[in-house]
Amino acid sequence: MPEYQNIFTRVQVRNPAHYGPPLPKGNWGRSGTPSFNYWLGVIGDAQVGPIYLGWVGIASLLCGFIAIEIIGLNMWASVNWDPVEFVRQLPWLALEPPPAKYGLQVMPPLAEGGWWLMAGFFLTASILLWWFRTYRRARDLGMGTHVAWAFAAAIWLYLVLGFIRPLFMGSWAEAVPFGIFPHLDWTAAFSIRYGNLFYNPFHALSIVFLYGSTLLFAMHGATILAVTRFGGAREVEQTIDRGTAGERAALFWRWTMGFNATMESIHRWAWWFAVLTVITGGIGILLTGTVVDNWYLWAIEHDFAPSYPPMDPVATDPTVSGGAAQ
Ligand code: 07D
Ligand code: 07D
Repeated sequence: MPEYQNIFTRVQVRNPAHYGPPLPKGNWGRSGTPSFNYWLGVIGDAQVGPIYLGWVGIASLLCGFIAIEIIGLNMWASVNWDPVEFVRQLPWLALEPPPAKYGLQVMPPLAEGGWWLMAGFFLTASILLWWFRTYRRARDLGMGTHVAWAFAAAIWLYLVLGFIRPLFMGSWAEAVPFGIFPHLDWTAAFSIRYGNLFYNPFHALSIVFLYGSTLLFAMHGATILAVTRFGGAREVEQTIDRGTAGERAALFWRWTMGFNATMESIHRWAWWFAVLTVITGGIGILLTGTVVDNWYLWAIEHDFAPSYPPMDPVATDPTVSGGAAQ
C-alpha cells in the first residue's frame, strides 16, 4: 500500500469529499452524492462522484442506448427471441450492413440493412457527442484539449471504416457489421479481398505505432514505478529540482541508451504514438479499394514483394481484370 498521499495522489481518502473547483457560468451543477470505495482506493482514488452530466452527456448516453437497443434486439430477433440462445450465441450474432444492391440508399428495407444504418447513425451521434463532452469538460476546467484530439484520431479510423470509405466506394455493403466475431470475419475478409493488408504500408505504419505505444507505455510506466520510492509519482517538484526521482529516471535512460526523454516530452511521445496508430490506419483503409485494389500486386509493382513465375493455368485476379465480381 502506498505510504504517502497528496492532493494529486490520493489513495484511501475518506471524508471530506472533494467537489472540485467551481464551474463557469452556464454549466450544470454536478450530480450525485460522493461515496467512497475501498477497492477503487486500491487502484486509484477511493472517491466516486460527483459526476458532471450536462445535456451533451445525457444526449450521448441516450443515443448510445438507442444504438445498443437496435443492435441487441436485432440480434435477439435473429435467434427467434429465444433468451437462452441469445446469450449462448451472442459472440457470433450480427447486425449486417445493407447488401451491395442497395448502394448508398438511405432507407433500404429495415431487415436488409435499414436497422444497421439506424444503429450506425445513433452510435456515431453518441460517439461524436461524447467527443464534444471531452472537449467541453476540458475547456471548463481550463485544461488543454489533448484528450479530445486523441479521441478524434480514433473517431477518424471509426468513420473511415464505417462511413467515409463506404461513401467513396458507393456502397454501405463495404462497411463493418456489428457483432463480436462478425467484425473479426469482416477484418480478415477485407485483408484477403484487397490482396493482403500486410503489403499496405499504412497498415505497417499503424502496427509500428501500436507496438511502439506498448513499448513506450511499458518504458514510462516501469520507469515511474521504479522511482516511486523517491517520490517519482509526485510529479510537480520532480520537474524543477536536481537529485530527484525524476532526474534519476532520466539518467537511467541516458546511462542505458545514451538519450533520455524529459518528464514532459515522454508524454508527447506517448500521445503521438497512440494518435498516429489510428491516423495512419485510417489513411491505409481509405486507400484500400479506392486507390489500390490489391496490395500484394501493388507491392510487386513497387519492388517490395517477390513476383513468382506464372503457373499453369494462370489464375487472373478478378479485381484486376474487372471480371464478374466487379
Ligand atoms: C480495453 C477499452 C474498453 C473497451 C472495450 C470494448 C463494445 C462492443 C458491441 C456486442 C481496447 C467495448 C466493446 C462496446 C460491444 C456488441 C455489438 C479498448 C479497451 C472493452 N472494435 N477487434 C475487439 C470494437 C474494429 C479487431 C474487442 C469497437 C475494426 C480484432 C471488442 C470498434 C477492426 C480484435 C472490440 C472496433 C477490428 C478486436 C476488444 C469500433 C480493425 C480482437 C476491444 C467502434 C481495427 C478483439 C472478439 C478492446 C476481440 C477485438 C470492439 C473496430 C479488429 C469487442 C467498439 C473494424 C482483430 N474489438 N475492430 O479491448 O477479442 O479495445 O474480438 O470501431 O481480437 Mg474490434
Ligand atoms: C477501431 C478506432 C475506433 C474506435 C473508437 C472507439 C466504443 C465503445 C464502450 C467505453 C483500434 C469507440 C468505442 C463505441 C465504448 C465502452 C465500454 C482502434 C479503433 C472510436 N494487424 N487490420 C489494424 C495488426 C492483419 C486489418 C490496426 C497486427 C491481417 C484491417 C493495427 C497484425 C488482417 C484493419 C493492426 C495484423 C488484418 C487492420 C488497428 C499481425 C486480418 C483496420 C489499430 C501481427 C487477417 C485497422 C490500416 C487500432 C487499420 C487494422 C495490427 C494483421 C486486417 C495496427 C499487429 C493481415 C481490415 N491492424 N490485420 O488502434 O487501421 O485499432 O488498418 O498479424 O481497419 Mg491488422
